[in-house]
Amino acid sequence: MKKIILIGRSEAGKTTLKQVLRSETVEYIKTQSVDHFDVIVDTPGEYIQTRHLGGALAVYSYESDVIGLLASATEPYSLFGPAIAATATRPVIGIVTKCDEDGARVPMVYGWLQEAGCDPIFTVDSKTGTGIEALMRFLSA
Ligand SMILES: Nc1nc2c(ncn2[C@@H]2O[C@H](COP(=O)(O)OP(=O)(O)OP(=O)(O)O)[C@@H](O)[C@H]2O)c(=O)[nH]1
Ligand SMILES: [Mg+2]
Repeated sequence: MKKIILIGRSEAGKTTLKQVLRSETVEYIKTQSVDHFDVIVDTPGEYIQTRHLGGALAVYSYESDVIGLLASATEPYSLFGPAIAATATRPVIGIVTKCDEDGARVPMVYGWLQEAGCDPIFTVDSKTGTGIEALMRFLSA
């Protein structure tokens, strides 16, 4: 399996996605630190939301095969600037989470990740299981 680092704001659904990808019990656990030895590197949302912690994400991403930028379909605005993927030294994929939630605005959030330069982009919902298999296939290939 490709080693992936999950980056996105707090509540984007990084930890839940990690639990689903591993067929673990889904339960809310606030991420407090980065376990970079794991094949799925879950990061606290505060790292991308706080300017002086952002550099740590760059360092951890060097240890991963793929960078996953997550944005939930219910987020009010994007944290990822246009073409931000071009600054990475790894392939950058996008993951739209919570796609089946009430009020989800999937095309808009998908567009944000496209603008950021993510390719490919997966649309998933960890609660209903939508799109999980396609993401799993990509990571296993
Ligand atoms: N409907 C729906 N809810 C989700 C989904 N993913 C996560 N959630 C819910 O969103 C909340 C936050 O999920 P987390 O996975 O803890 O979010 P996180 O990105 O790890 O947050 P931090 O650890 O704070 O960075 C939880 O209540 C989850 O149950 C999803 O795909 N669909
Ligand atoms: Mg978390």
